[in-house]
Amino acid sequence: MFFQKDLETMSRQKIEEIQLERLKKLVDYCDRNVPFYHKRLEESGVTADKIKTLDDIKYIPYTTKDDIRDNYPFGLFGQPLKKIVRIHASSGTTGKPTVVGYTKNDLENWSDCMARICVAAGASDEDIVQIAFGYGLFTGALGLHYGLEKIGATVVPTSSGNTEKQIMLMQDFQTTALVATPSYAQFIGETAKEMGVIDKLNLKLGLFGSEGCTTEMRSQVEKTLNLFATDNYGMSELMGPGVSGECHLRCGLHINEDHFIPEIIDPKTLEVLPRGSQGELVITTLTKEGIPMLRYRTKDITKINYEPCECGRTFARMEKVMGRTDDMLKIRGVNVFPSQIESVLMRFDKIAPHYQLVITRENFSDRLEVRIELADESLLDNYSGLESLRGSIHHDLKTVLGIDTKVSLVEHKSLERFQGKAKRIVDLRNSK
Ligand code: DLL
Repeated sequence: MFFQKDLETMSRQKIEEIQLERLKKLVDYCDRNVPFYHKRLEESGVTADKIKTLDDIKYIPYTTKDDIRDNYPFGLFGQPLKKIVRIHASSGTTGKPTVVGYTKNDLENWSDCMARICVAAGASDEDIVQIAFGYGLFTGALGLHYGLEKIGATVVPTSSGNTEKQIMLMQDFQTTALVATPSYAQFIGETAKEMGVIDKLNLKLGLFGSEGCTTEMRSQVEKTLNLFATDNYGMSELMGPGVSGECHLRCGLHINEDHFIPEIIDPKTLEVLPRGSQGELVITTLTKEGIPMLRYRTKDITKINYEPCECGRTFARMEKVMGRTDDMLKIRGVNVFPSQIESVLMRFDKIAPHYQLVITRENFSDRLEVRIELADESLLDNYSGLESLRGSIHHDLKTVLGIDTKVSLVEHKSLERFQGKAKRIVDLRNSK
């Protein structure tokens, strides 16, 4: 088993000692190896010697995605390409991708981090694991792949797509664990039902991640596929998956704190917030050589709990990400997170776990339309039933969001399905 007990159950004092020692080394490393950081650190007067306590991290300037983009493709690398053995990239919606590089040590640490998280979730060398994340520049598939091989699981690298074949193999191999985005897992489940083979699958564990998914939505996916699923968080700039993940108790995602220092900041004032506050997650990578990150602003909103977990692990736990600062919708001046809408929708059992949020502007006013799929066709002939369902959803959304929405119930299977990260927001406000 890959439970690194000595490390994963260290006292907080010990964790912080390791972090401080590594932080000093990191500042020195960045100063010497990355001209961009050398300049930034010089301008802010920070040197490794000046870092006396973990609190002193606050003197280091933040790093953002724009900094990586401005230094495209390899400008922030801490090692020459001769030492870089792997490159990944995340495709943004616009412009050039964000490129990241790994040394041999980085790949070793990445596999360790992933292995720990997979074991914490309940995976073992008994598992046959199908990886249905897309293989390629995306970090998800290869990240999980190496971590799962490390713990001795039997890895089946099916990649995403080709869903019917995916299900055939799942049935023939009696696959026990599925790695996928929750939305693709849901699609796989629906397809297996349509193929009439859902009862022939042997799935027990879902290692999900890479996109937001409320606990309510996850329950739906678990029900469809008849498995138990955990959430995994990460991003290419920080490593990929492996930054944090849920243990089998699912009360927060354990952050691999010997490799990462998390902070929570106010995204507007950029001030560090007191422990326990909700805000934007900022991460400093402590061991990465390929592309080290000093105080990277993730734009993901969460909060951190430093209490030890009942599973015995002492690494701090972050709450499930509630959204990204740039995914927050401002509707007639009111802030709305898509996850708030998802939580409301999933309470209704006559609708399928597929929805789309369409935002338009009419007469200088924003309008949010929530399109939701019906669970089956039977309701279509029952006009009053439909109206009452629509009314209840509209009422609950208004109570939670504080704004009026247009609720549209659409036919089963009429909304798009996704094989990677779901795209549920269609913002048409600036499209004219
Ligand atoms: O999605 C890395 C990853 C792969 C994580 C597989 C977990 C599993 P990127 O493509 O760079 O990397 O996207 C990073 O995805 O800033 C979040 O907004 C979002 N994200 C990732 N994991 C979660 C999660 C990978 N568990 C961006 N919950 C991040 C919510 C997530 N959002």
